[in-house]
Amino acid sequence: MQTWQSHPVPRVEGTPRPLRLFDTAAGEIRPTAPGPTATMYVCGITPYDATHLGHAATYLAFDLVHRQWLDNGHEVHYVQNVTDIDDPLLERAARDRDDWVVLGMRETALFREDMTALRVLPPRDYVGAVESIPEIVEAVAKLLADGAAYRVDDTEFPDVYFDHTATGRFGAESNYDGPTMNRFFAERGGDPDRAGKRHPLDALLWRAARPGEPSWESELGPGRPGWHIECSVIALNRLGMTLDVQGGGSDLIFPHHEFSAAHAEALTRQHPFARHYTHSAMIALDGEKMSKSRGNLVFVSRLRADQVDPMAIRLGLLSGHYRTDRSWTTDILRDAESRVHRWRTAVDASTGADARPLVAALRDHLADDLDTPAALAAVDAWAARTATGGESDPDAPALARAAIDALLGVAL
Ligand code: 5CA
Ligand code: ZN
Repeated sequence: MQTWQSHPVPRVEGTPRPLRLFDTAAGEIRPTAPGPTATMYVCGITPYDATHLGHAATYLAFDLVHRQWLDNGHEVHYVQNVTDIDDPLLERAARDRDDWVVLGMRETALFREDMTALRVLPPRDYVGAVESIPEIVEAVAKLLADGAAYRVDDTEFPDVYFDHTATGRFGAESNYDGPTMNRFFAERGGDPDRAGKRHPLDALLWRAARPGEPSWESELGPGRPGWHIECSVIALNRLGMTLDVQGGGSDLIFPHHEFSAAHAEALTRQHPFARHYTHSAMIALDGEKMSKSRGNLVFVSRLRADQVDPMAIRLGLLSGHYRTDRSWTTDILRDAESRVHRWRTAVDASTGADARPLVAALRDHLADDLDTPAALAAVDAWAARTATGGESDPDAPALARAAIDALLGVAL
């Protein structure tokens, strides 16, 4: 698939700091230690609706990971998928009498525009599930041949499932206990009651064709891919074992990332799939979880249509820590707009307060598990000193502007 437009990232003088990030599997903050090329896979959208602020917050968090690695001199190979075939897309298209392919294309195009406006650096590979079907079929066939997958005993719909005990490591990513796994599996797209499964927790790999549903011919018979195998295969075939970071929202900790890791580990007989499993927290609106059923979604594209400065949206979302569940409010947006204004005034000044300590503080805070509240406070303090007019460093505004751009992704 076509990715979105990139932009140059300024190099910033001084000494970068290696990035430390929270890892869900280890349950603690650990250093990332990429080689010359850092690898990251972040779970992309299911394009049946526009990008809301929750999605945006997730991609902004991983954009900061990308930027800290660039600052440390790494190349970054970033891969993201688009779940362009799945039940929610078909259900929405049916409800709206829309063509599911066109719906997916439309929402993906809008997502690219939103990401470009928010200055999220694009993935090198932006890959759809549909275009990956031949790769997925090959992987499912291998899992079947290896005994890690099986067909349910159903001649009409011979679906293929993954035996979740295949690697002996199931649970290593989420660390959830059995009841928690059962609950999230049922709530988040799993099918514990499907007849013929060996175990309620086994996950779908290949769904045999149903009347009226799109399907693809394959050596597995006509059908379409399950969800978790999509991400395993897209990541593995582009990045190989072992990813530096596997990312997404905290709603993906289980079952999605547990299974994408298990599939990849069963396919390669190596582990772990990722050195860090990193999850961003959920964004709510005025204290209520943003959800379609409550109708309280705030779309990035709606705010853009209302002429809201994308840099204010970006700063508003970064004003909370990425691992803290938090609400979006009009106050957050108003504060972010005023912050953009103060920062812009400071970097437009002819002289300012020495920006080298600010650059060091930004690097320290961001390297510390992306501590954006502290990073933003450091820029606030620098801007306030500069605003007094009593500071005389002629190089400071340009250095601050470059650091805010490169490290926080905010163009002033
Ligand atoms: N296509 C799958 C991943 S393979 C999917 O979850 N799509 S999604 O459109 O539902 O979500 C896209 C990304 O946004 C995922 O990483 C998800 O974890 C994240 N996300 C969804 N809702 C929120 C929210 N309210 N706050 C923060 N992140 C969210
Ligand atoms: Zn995914």
